[in-house]
Amino acid sequence: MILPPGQRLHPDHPRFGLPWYAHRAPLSTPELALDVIGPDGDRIVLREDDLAALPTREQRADFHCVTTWSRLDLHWSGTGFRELYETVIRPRVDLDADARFLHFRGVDGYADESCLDDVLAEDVLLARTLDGDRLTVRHGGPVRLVAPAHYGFKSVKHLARIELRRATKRRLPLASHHPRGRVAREERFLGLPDRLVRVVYRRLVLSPTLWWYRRHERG
Ligand SMILES: Nc1nc2c(c(=O)[nH]1)N[C@H]1C(S)=C(S)[C@@H](COP(=O)(O)O)O[C@H]1N2
Ligand SMILES: [Mo]
Repeated sequence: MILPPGQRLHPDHPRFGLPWYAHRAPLSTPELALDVIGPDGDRIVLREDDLAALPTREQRADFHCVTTWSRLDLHWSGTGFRELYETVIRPRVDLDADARFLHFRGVDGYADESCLDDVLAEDVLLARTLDGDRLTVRHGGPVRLVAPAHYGFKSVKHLARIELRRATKRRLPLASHHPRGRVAREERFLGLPDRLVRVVYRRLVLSPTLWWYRRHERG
C-alpha cells in the first residue's frame, strides 16, 4: 500500500471538515436544489430529476484530507462533473471562456473555489452514493463533489451553489488552504513549508477536529 507524502491510513471514514462547520450541517438530508450562477448573474436551478437524467458513473478512489488522514478505495457513484458542465451548464448558463473559477458552496456555508481545469478532470464526480447507498448528511448528501487528486477540502459536501467567476474571490479562511491542493504535490497550505504543515495538522489539528465532529454527529 502506497500513501501519498505525509498521509496516514485512518481506521474508519470520519465525518470531517473545518471545525466551525461541524454543527452547521443539516440534521437530515435536504432535497437537492443546486443553484448554478454564471459570471453575469445568469442562474439555473438543478434538481433531483435533472441529475437523474444524466448518465451515472461508478468510481473507486482514495480520499486524502489535508490534516493527513486517508481512506483507500472509496466507492462513489454519480454524475461526472465534466459531463454536467458540457451537457447542462455550458448550454444553459451564459458563460464565456474567461469564466475559469468555480466557487462551490454547501448548505452549511462551507465553500471552496477550484479552477476549471481541475474540476474538468476525468475523475471529478458529483457524487450521489457512497459504497452503494445514497449519501446521507454524514458524508455530504444529497450531492457532493469528489475530486480525488486534490485534498478533501476541495470536495464540497451537500452542494447548494456553484458560481462561475472570471476572477478568484478567495478570502480567509479559504485563502489559507492551498488554492489547488493537489495531493501528489503535497500542496497543503499557501506560503508555508508543507512538510512543516503536515506535522502541525497531525499533532495539533487532527484529534480535536475528529472529537468535535463526533460531538456533532450526523446521520
Ligand atoms: N459542506 C462542506 N463540505 C466539506 C467540508 C465541510 O466542512 N463542509 N469539509 C471538507 C473537508 S476539510 C474534508 S476532509 C471532507 C471530509 O469529508 P467527509 O466528512 O465525507 O469525510 O469534506 C470537505 N467538504
Ligand atoms: Mo480535510
